[in-house]
Amino acid sequence: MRRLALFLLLATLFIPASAQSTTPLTLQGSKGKLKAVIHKPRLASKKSKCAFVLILHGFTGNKNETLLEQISKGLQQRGIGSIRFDFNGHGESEGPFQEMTIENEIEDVKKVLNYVKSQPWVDVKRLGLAGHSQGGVVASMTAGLLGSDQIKALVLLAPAANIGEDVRHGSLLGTKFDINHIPERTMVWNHPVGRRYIEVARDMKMYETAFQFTGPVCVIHGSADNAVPCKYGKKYADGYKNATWVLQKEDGHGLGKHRAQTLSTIYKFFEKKL
Ligand code: FER
Repeated sequence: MRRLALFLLLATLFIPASAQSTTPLTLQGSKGKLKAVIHKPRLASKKSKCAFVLILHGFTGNKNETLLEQISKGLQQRGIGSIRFDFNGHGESEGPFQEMTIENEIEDVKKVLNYVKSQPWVDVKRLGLAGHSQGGVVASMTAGLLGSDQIKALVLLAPAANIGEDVRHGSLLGTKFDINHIPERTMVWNHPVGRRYIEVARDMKMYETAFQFTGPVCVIHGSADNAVPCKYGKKYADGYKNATWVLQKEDGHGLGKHRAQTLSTIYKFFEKKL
């Protein structure tokens, strides 16, 4: 018996831990293939599972932006997995930009989420979403649609809640158009925005959908954000049942000014809530 006990004790000491990894991959999205990078943290054993976060970029953005990479790496060091990916029409993913809408970005997230859930090392009961700007709107609406059974915690970084209002006033980040005669395409930041994008943004029930999510939310916004004034983020924070509002003084849309603090807020939130 003693020998057996000793053997079992030694055996547990030699259970191989599973090393951390950062791996590029291709997934099927709503409009074609999506390019992604998945971050797996070091796990105590081959059978261990970890919390996991989907990280969503903004309008004309991509998965390799410094902020998003930093979030992935910081979470990985803290034992939390993540995936960053290019939305349809963005970065290295397929699909013409002109066909991209907030609706089909939500479909992209659902497809990525299904992939993530199929990974044996991901704890499906501890899934989070983090989105920057338009990615924040997409994250908020996806969390509202899926509910807190499927999404445990949500981080919104400078969420672009002004998109719907801007569009209804015939404006997209400074580009004007006629909302009563929506053009087939409107150039915004040198990108062709399609008619469908504008129709979806005009009609979406953003706050209403978002506020169906009852889990914990952390909203972080810069007070000097020119692309999305911080009052829009505040409105998100005020509308949720369970939100923390973090206003970063003099910070802009990219949240670069107090980056270390912003990152530590995100890590602490997910470590606590996931
Ligand atoms: C707009 C306001 C904000 C808009 C886009 C954004 C396309 C989002 C910016 C971003 O994701 O960084 O009117 O129109």
